Amino acid sequence: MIELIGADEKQRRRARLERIAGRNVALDADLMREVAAIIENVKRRGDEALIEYTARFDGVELTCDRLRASEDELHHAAARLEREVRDVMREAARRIRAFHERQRERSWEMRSNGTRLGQRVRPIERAGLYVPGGTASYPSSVLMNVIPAQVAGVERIVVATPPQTLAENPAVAAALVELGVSEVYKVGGAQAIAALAYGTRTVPRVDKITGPGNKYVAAAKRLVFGVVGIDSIAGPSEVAIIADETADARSVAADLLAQAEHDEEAAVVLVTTRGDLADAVRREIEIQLEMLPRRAIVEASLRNYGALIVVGDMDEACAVVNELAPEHLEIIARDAEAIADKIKHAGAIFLGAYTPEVVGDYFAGPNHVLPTGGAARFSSALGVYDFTRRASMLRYSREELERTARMIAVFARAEGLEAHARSALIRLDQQATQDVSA
Ligand code: HSO
Ligand code: ZN
Repeated sequence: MIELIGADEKQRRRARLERIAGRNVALDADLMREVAAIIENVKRRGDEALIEYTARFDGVELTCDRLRASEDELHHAAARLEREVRDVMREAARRIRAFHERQRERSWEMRSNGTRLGQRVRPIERAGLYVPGGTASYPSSVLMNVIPAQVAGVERIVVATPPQTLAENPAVAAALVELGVSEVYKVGGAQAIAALAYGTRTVPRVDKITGPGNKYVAAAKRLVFGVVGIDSIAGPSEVAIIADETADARSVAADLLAQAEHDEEAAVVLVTTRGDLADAVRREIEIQLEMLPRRAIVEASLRNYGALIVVGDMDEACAVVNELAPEHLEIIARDAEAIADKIKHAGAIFLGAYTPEVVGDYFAGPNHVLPTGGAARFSSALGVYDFTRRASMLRYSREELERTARMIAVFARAEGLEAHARSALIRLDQQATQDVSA
């Protein structure tokens, strides 16, 4: 049920790659209108609107004083998690934090005769994390969003999630407790994004919103961008695997299935120099598929956006992958590093036979929030740098201003901005001002 495309089937390959690239890009004007109305309503009516939407969309009756989850509620939910899972989560958090510590940026300054120029790095003040409800409510994503914000030094981290999440998903509650995040609001969907962007009596306005969500959440994030910062808009997940004859078909199949399990829209692509490996992977997929609880999702993903692509050589493999700009790339081949050097676009690159993508999903330390849908061409993994800003710092001495004011005035006048010219010149002595303007 997964398409196998031979080395000489260029036409089919093109069609398949275009289909993958084209998924989920359609801008839905009706959805945008619907979401804009929700945002407008929350902006105007605040908590009242949140309570109404939560009753309508989630079937839960809240009151103003119950919009925020109590400490008790959070701890009770968290306590329901098995100790083993909590311990593993703690270890994962430790590794993720260690990796992100390395991303800390330093402020810097350059000095030369009479000038001091620099860049000062400061954390954003308030970050809002959206945690989706339902089956895609992942505690690992809580770690991946909260830890870089904490490392950046964000003072206030607030979470919004549909009202059922904490009760339904103790692991999410435990992740929050583990990280010391205690400000959790029980609102979901577009209304939650609106509340975080504009603030209500109960929910604080934040400076940046991150975290995944369904199409309503994604649309709302697009619409509030500018009022607040947002991370990238996460589309369906994807993996590409480059493999040669050294790869084990069972492992390759397992890695493709892991990604397909996420979502019916997930894309999974093998690019290999070996037709026999592609055949073996296809057989393995059939076998392993039988054991998977999320089989229906996996099958849909493989059918819709799966491909086993045979190519002539590794250069061609790299060209295919660069065109895809996949969220995740595994390279299971001789000299994986040399192949990786030829990859221009990929969100994260997993090298060698023993680095399945799932090590990055949970445990290794790098962030699993990665650019999807070809966005790896222009953006990067979520990181500490997404929770900081850089302010430029400038200081001129009197002498340096005297040396340069005339040049500045020339530039300003070339733009027709006389007041700009005067602002530079007025600090010189009166004589000089008259000379230049004469
Ligand atoms: N592969 C997903 C992340 C994830 N996997 C969370 C399991 N849980 C997108 O990078
Ligand atoms: Zn995953």
